[in-house]
Amino acid sequence: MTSSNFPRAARGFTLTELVIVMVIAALMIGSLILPLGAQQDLRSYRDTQQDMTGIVDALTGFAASHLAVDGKPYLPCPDTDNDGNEDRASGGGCLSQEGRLPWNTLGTGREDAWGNRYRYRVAPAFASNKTGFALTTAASLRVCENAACSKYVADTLPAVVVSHGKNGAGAYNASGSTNAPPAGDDERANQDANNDFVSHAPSPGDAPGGEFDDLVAWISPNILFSRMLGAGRLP
Ligand SMILES: [Ca+2]
Ligand SMILES: [Ca+2]
Repeated sequence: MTSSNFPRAARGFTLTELVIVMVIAALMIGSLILPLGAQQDLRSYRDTQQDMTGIVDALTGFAASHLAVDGKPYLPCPDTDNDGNEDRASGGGCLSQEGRLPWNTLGTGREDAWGNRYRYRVAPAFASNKTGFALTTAASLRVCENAACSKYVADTLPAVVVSHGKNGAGAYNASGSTNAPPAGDDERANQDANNDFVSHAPSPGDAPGGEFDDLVAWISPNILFSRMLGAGRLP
């Protein structure tokens, strides 16, 4: 019996068929690897976002359970020396208006999914443990759509929390120092120690405001006031 008598399937692959199979396999492996990286990023963002929702709740809970000397509620101060505890001056105010989130004081997560500490800024009028805040207390922190702050997402905020995202640019790192600052204007707005922050969807380096992957959370003054009323902490 000659080879031509065998059915075609039994002859094995020709070189052309083998090449086609290898190309298909390479394409399949490639399409599996890319989504895995994207999936990990998505998971990290989701975990950090969840963590930050919990942090905002914990800040509100702190205010509901801590009374200043005048009997009114107050928010914790930032952690300035990387031990996780708030740092307060003897006069009752904060050593610094902006620093790391006092994760140990709050009993929340210490760092984001990329291993950097959360940044926290609080309005001084909301953070004194001598004079607490009232329903009339005003704050001036803002979260904007861009660094110029021509449009804002939220204003008159008592406190803002930032994760510097996957690139971690400008973040307080685990060793206690600060990462190199970001290149883009929008991310720079989240680490320049003033009252204005930026929050929008992630953008690449060639976007108008530069590369952006930060996550920003804040306390709405109205939600804070309503929780304090509900807890009987404010009249
Ligand atoms: Ca970032
Ligand atoms: Ca800023």
